[in-house]
Amino acid sequence: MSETDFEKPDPHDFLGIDSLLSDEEALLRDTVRSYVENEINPHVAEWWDEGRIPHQDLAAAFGELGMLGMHLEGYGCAGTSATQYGLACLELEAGDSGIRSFVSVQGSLVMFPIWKFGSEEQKQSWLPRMAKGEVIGCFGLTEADSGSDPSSMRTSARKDGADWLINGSKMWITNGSIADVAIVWARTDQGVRGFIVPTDTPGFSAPEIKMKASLRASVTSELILDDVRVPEELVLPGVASMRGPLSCLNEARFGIAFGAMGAARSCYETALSYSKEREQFGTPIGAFQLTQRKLVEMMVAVQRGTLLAIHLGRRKDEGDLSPEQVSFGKFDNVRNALEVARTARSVLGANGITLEYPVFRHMANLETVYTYEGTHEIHTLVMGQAITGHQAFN
Ligand code: TGC
Ligand code: FAD
Repeated sequence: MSETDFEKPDPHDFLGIDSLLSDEEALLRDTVRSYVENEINPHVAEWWDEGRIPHQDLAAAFGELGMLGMHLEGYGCAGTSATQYGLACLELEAGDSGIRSFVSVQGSLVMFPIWKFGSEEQKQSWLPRMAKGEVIGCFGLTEADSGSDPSSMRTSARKDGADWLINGSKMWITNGSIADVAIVWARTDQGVRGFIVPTDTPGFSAPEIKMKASLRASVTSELILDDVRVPEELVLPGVASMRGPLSCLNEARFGIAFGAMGAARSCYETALSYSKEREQFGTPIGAFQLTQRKLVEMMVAVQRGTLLAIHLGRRKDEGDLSPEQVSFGKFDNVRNALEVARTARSVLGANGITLEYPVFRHMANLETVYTYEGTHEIHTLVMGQAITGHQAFN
């Protein structure tokens, strides 16, 4: 084959990454992509502007599509591969990080701990309804004074007869005010335990956090637990240490490594299309060398990050993905996505600061993604410890 026989690379898939996906993976990716294009993209800027999401409609639709707890086996869950779950996160986050959050909290942070650490009765009782979107969950780990260091949590639970009494508060909890059930992590005399707390339990309240400038198409709340009484049947029996909540984070961080590349892809594609139409000095801005450099940097970052995510997906599917490798994915893909979003914003000039285009919304959202699920600095230190053997958190 001579050089002239090669086809020109596709600007939307420069390295031909699609060829790495099986037919099944591509089909799932296409299904989620078309759902996002038809049902999310036309409305999400308005939801973001108004600081709300139609959570019941979304839960039902995602349930129907089999996307809630999709990588879990049994109990009404779809049982897809990890790579398929990641690809779904990527497509959802191409719509909005808040929409990906909605799905990843439900699947990775609420259903996963019940699936992994719950009793058979708990699994039978909660997972099928959560998979259908009939029950929405939230995950309460962070507290006002315990963010990066959740093991310093103050929320506590103590035995009172046959029940447990939980007291304390959680902060920055996605879906808190709209949840039917909260997984609350609390210190006990047996170690850190996970409690399945129905949100209509007396003493439980979840005021919404307002005035957010990021992740606005997502509900974020405080959880207040004032003598909340739960029976022993609602304690997760399978874990009594920080390993419980931290294991859930591995699942959600994995989804973010993919998801961030969805937001980045949306920014790159918006900037590419804009640069072909917008003219200044009588020339499309995409014809200027400085703009081409920006477009190429963005394209390379998106392709590289997508390859990384798929590599992590393959390792996870083989059962060989360590938490430190998940940190690599979250660390590198989120920082690169944020850089892509900022660059795309500059390509759009003044239009880049409006919600008419998705770029500023993604850029603002990615500031949250940089911080939640372990800040960029925490993932730096996780990998730092892995390569030096020295723990540098304190
Ligand atoms: P350490 O003393 O090292 O370990 C305590 C126990 O946990 C185990 N462990 C893990 N297990 C599974 N996966 C991991 N990644 C694990 N890391 C540690 C460890 O083996 C030990 O088990 P055991 O059985 O011996 O007791 O832990 P540490 O308390 O010193 O923590 C280390 C550190 C700083 C890495 C950890 O605290 C951390 O990751 N901090 C960041 C906190 C964070 O990411 N919070 C996220 C909150 S949830 C959220 O943001 C949701 S956003 C949702 C959305 O909208 O998408
Ligand atoms: P801090 O821990 O106070 O960190 C502040 C700064 O100090 C950061 O730059 C951090 O990297 C740095 N820092 C801290 N420790 C070190 C160190 N040892 N070395 C170097 N630098 C350090 N939590 C949940 O439990 N459930 C949820 O559903 C959830 N959803 C969220 C949704 C949103 C929109 C947001 C913004 C947050 C959410 N979180 C949730 C909380 C999130 O996980 C925390 O914000 C995050 O873990 C960081 O904690 P912090 O905000 O208290 O920051």
